[in-house]
Amino acid sequence: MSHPCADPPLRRRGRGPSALASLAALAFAASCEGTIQTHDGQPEWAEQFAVGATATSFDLSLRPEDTLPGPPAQGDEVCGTDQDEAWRAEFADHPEGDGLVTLTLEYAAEYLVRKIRVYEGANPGAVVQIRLYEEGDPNQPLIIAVEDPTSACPGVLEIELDEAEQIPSSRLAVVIDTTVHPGAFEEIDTVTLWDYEVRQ
Ligand SMILES: [Ca+2]
Repeated sequence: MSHPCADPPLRRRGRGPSALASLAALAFAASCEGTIQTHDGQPEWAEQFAVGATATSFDLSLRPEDTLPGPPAQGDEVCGTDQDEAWRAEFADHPEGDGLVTLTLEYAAEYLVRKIRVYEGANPGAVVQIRLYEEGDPNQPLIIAVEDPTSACPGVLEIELDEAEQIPSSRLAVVIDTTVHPGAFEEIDTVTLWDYEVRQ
């Protein structure tokens, strides 16, 4: 009889498409918790794409729920201010709230979030804060201040969380400062969560 943890990988705290599948996944994860897949001694990473998104401001022809979820766009075409793949605010420099705009992204599975990647399109370097929401505590997010040095277009901002910041989450918010590039649109392609892949 094979060991129950020798089967294909299961992401920790993943939610199945049904309540029954979810219960089975949780039971399986509990039985094998902490068995991290490795490759040459290094943990295997899992990157999770968003399944839903909202924003406090957005280009009305480029709605956040259409542009932010899913995998990042590939190639040089994501760099530019006239692309359909990326979010941008309604105004190049948001006239209210000191120019700050908040994007909220939802994910299907709860990860112990170890890294966050913000894929930035045109005019990168505008991320100033991440708010990470823990399941069952929607009103008191973990707030992470960000200094965004991204300058390449397109660019990727990778935020590695300290161990104390690594909380189980399936929802986060990204605060964008639209005044970083006066007169130009700061664009975000997508935001992804990273955890270690866990073998069941
Ligand atoms: Ca701007």
